[in-house]
Amino acid sequence: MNQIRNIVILTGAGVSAESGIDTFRDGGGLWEKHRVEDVATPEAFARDPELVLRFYDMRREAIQTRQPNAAHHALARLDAEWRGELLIVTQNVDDLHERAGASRVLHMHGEHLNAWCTACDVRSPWTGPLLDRPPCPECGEAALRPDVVWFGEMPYGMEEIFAALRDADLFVSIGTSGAVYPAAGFVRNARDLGAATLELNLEPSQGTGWFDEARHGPATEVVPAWVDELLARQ
Ligand code: BJW
Repeated sequence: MNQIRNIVILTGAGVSAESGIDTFRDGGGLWEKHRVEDVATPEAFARDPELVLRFYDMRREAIQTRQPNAAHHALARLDAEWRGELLIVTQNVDDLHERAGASRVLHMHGEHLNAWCTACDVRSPWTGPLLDRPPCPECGEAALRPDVVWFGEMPYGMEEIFAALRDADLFVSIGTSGAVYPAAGFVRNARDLGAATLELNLEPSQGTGWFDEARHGPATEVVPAWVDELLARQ
């Protein structure tokens, strides 16, 4: 690889798998016999809000009992020690990158620990359930929904992500299947913009052919090894 200064890292569910957080598409990828594509949509929420809220209440409760793993810690160390630009774009709605100590994190699919009021459009920190339709802390309306990005909705931070991709020398994709756009297209965007590209995943992703290099194995092994290598060359 040439001289690397600016790095964009995309993470997905695989980075949190070894912390005990289920991925979406491994081992069937089903929840209550629904495909994620059938549950994580505004239409599903309109059709059966209790089902969707129960799904997110259960996951919001679970993530608060999980701990960051060696991959989150390695990325936090890279964030702290890398002298160039770095952006961790995560598709994950857990807060394990932050709890490991990373600060340059962008949650493009939202965050479990936020609730979004559809009445006043304010997002508030939220750790409890939403099923019982609590009032919005800002306006008092019972109009809170999970602050996550469902299919058909615009992911967060796209301008910032594309600005970082434009400046990137290296794009690294970690623990994501490459099944969901626009994130799955970032590798091609990065290549077109001149960055080197690297995949770190348990197995070849759907987009593995687009990467210059791929290393396959559990995130808790391949990510710390890659971070050590990169920091040693800085
Ligand atoms: C390990 C491991 C270990 C396991 N170590 N690895 C046709 C073509 C192109 C696009 C579309 C299309 N039809 C519709 C679309 C658009 C649609 C889309 O992509 N649909 C696909 C089904 C095709 N996308 C959207 O609607 C998005 N919005 C949008 O496009 O807006 C318009 C727009 C236009 C122009 C520019 C920008 C935007 C919104 C997508 C929202 C996705 N939301 C979800 C739910 C979030 C809330 C929640 O958590 O419930 O996000 S769906 C779900 O999938 C979640 C994830 O973030 C996302 C990606 O999943 P991820 O992380 O890749 O997990 P898995 O399970 O798929 O993979 C895990 C990987 O880890 C596997 O590879 C394992 O091998 C690996 N692994 N253990 C390392 N220990």
